[in-house]
Amino acid sequence: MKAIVSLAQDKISVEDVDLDPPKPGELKIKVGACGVCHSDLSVVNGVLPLPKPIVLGHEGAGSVEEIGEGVTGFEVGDHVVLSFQPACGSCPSCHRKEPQFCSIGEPNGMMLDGTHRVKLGDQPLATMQFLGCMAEYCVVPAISAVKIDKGIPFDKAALVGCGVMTGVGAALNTANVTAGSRVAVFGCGGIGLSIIQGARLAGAGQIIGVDLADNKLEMAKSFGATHVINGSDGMGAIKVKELTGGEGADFTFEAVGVPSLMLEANAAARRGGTVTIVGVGRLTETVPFNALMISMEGKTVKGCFYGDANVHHDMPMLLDLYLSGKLNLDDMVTTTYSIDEGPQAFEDMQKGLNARGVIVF
Ligand code: CXF
Ligand code: ZN
Repeated sequence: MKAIVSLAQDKISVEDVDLDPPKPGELKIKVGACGVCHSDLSVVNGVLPLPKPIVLGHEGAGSVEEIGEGVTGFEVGDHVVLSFQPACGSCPSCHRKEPQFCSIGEPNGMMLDGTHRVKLGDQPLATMQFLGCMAEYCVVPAISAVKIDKGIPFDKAALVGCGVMTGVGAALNTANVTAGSRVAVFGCGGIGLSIIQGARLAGAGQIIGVDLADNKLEMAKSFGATHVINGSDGMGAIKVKELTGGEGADFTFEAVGVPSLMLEANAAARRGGTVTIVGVGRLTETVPFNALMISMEGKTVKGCFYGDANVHHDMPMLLDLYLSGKLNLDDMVTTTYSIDEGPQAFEDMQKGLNARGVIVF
């Protein structure tokens, strides 16, 4: 089968690989669609330190093709979205109702039992986040699969596997955006646009999108931003303050992973406001908060991983919102690609052309 593989640092190629059948507790998935996310690129360029060669892909949806021993609750042909964080249900984090922090396995490129399912010739390949779903088929832990309605097109469903769940979840679960509140979102790519949609769903009164690219700001408006700011002059936070009567926003979000933008998001929040950091920066970078103001301003700075989602509850909920016309996934998919066009999809993402590019099978 074909898979999109990073063989070495900064390399992306389509390879013909072999896939072993599912072991106990696993499912084989016929992938219907897989979104291309900046985190895939972060694996390629080493910002996310995973072993190579590796099959990319962590934002996928597809149908169950084969069921491993001992797996219950699935039938062949079921449609699923893949979660990039398996949750065991019985570790301390799962018991605390924080399945996004489940400790069942380190995402180190191997399956939960420490072995591989994909091979390139004789060489075992790592897979991203226990999935590696940028491939025609993948074998995944059954606990990573979330059953969904068969009426949802795979390219739309796939987005819920990462970007949309992360962004909408950041607004609804992490920040708890309230009705009538003032929201500012720094970075209007796939995650930022999803935060904007989450803020709209929460009934925010003002939603301000900030980005450097005018095409992203146009997208922000179409997904629910009431105001947009081109922040290339470095005045984003100041302009957010102006638009919010001098106070700053009640809720601000950083959706890129850049320390200076995290500080801007902090500066744009009102005293007592909430700053949610969704972007993933580099391990070597730090964010210097002002030691006096952090106390005086009384802001809450929160990190957000996977939209603080309970995927088995939140993903079907988001897809219900899609089916009832309240969550726009159709316009999030701006370009679809065949698997052979996968490397092109990465180039387009780096050029900032898409809300989301999706590989369809
Ligand atoms: C990432 C977070 C780090 C692990 C891979 C997935 N989130 C979104 O892309
Ligand atoms: Zn992602």
